[in-house]
Amino acid sequence: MSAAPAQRVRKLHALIEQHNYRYYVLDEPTVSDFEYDQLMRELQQLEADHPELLTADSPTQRVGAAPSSAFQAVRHPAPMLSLENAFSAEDVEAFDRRVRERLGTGDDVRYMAEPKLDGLAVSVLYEDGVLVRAATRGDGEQGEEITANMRTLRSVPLRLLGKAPRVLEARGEVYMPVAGFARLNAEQLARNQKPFVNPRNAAAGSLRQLDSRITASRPLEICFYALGQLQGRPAFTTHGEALEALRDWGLRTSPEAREVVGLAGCLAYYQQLQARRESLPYQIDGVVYKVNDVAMQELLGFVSRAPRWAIAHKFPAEEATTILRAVDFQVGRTGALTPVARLEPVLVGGATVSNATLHNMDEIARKDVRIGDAVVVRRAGDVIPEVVRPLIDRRPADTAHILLPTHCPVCGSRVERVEGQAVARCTGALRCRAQRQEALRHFAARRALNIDGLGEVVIGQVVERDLVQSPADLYGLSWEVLAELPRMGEKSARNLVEAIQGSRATTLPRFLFALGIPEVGEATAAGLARHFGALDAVMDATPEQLEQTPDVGPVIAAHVAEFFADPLNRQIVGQLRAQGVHWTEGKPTRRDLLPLAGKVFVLTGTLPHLSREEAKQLLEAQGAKVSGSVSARTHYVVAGEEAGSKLAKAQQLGIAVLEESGLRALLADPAGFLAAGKAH
Ligand code: I6G
Repeated sequence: MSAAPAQRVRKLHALIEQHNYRYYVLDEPTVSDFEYDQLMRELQQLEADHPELLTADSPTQRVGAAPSSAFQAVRHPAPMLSLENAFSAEDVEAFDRRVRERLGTGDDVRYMAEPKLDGLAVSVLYEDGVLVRAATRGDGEQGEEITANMRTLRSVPLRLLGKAPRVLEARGEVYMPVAGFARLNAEQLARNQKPFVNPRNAAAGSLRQLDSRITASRPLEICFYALGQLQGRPAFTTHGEALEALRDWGLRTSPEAREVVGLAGCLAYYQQLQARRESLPYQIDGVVYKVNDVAMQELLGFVSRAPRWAIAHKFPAEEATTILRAVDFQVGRTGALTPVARLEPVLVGGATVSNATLHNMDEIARKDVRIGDAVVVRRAGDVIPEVVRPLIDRRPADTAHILLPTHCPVCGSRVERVEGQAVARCTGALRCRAQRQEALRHFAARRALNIDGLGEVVIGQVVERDLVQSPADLYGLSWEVLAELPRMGEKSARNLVEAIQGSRATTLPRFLFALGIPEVGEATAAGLARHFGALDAVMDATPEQLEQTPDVGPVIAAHVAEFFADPLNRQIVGQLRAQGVHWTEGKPTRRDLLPLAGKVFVLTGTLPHLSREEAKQLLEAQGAKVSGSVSARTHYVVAGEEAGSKLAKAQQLGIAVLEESGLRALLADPAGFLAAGKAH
């Protein structure tokens, strides 16, 4: 082959990506659509004539690939955090005050302000400038691999421009512009398909397609707003600089991002953007403020899973009026019956709403809502829409009162309303299919027994076929039975059985949480496990004894006692044990007597065999505190691969650094380890 076609192909790659950049990132196209199409066609022809010149980073390869069978799970090297929300100027004022207090300054802080796009957070990884992986945020620790789909977005460069760092992980929001959403929905209707509720759902649905050709046909865009990993170049000193660099590498950032000074600057920016909200070509649900100076960000650190140096200032909820046609009752995991309003469909803040929650019977009585009323419906961001109030002066003569059913609409068991509690519950427990389904979902969830591959769809199928009556039955499922389910091949069925069997080794807090006792979240489950040390002790405790657990009051104590008083629940626990579900039990312990009490650890980077959550749980089980940021109060930093600034800071402060092997040695014999003063 002569050099000319190869040269021309390279030239066309560069030209087309340059035009993509000018069009999608800079919004300054320099060629017409016709000229662009000509270049694309020429490249396609050359690739057809010389297949050896077709490479994965060719702009022609954005069209999408044939369906894949499932999304792979991806662990984020550094967690994708969430943001704290502010709902008023007072909340922002309090945030700014906390920032200044922690920084010890009375001066105005400089913030970067950006719109908060209503889309889906994703992470895109470039190595030596080439796009190698893209993933959804998922739960922040683990997402789904969506590389093939993300490659179809023209605003995602397949290769970075200019001098790319060794590793760059950029984080941003994928969204569907309002005009594209309207077009897509018109097409959906023309094809007799269900329209999407709002641009956010449309974006999510488009990105989670197993067939990336469908994604390619959807008008998706991206706006990057943060760096994840960065290797091979010095860290940035301000967030603004990082945004500029992203843009120079060809990654689209918000043209609305501005540096603002102090609280007044934040609030002025918010008001200006709110005034323009309806005329923006995309939906936003608020504004994000970030302390611009990276050194200050590091000083501020994190609380739980959110940075202390950033906040999302949400726009107020939007409201509309419509007619309440009927009320159905939905049964949740704990049997709670939630009244759901069936509404005349209405547009609220850009989304069509036809269902809204009425919360519970007390709320219905307090608001005096009746079937047939004209009602005000409110929708705020991702929150489920709610019925705010009826318009009494428009009340027709023939409205009907909303009555709590006496029997569960799903299983027919008696519905019970405990005196003094707003919630009414179906008494069917796991005999009720709705509760069973939700209980299984909860049991298999990542933070419970973490059964990979056992999602909503499969659970729905096994419950519908009566293959599973309780979580214990999961352990008796064979791959042959699972392989009979729709869209489940032998390989997936075998993997699922392996995941189910693998989930048998767990911890007592996870197991207690997985049981789905009403009002018992992760923290309460951990508290009960710590206080009682063994499952039998929790199961046999009286409400008074349960109340001795820190942070457990009479309501939770009553729920726990009632849960274990039900013979069916005790039977399920017995069956789970018989199926080999196990954990280590300990003596009830005072936390301050645990070997690592008072010791502060920071985890950074990826450990070879332990997830960050597992390492955290193991350390906390020995009494340690696991913090999100390194400070003079940190005793140990546990560093895995690709540890970044936290490791550097630990070294700077002379803090002991452990690798996974060191962590294991410490966990095996904490007292001995500490006495020997071991590190490295
Ligand atoms: O969810 C988000 C939207 C926008 C963000 C965010 C953002 O910046 C403009 N920034 C951070 C740091 C996080 N979430 C965690």
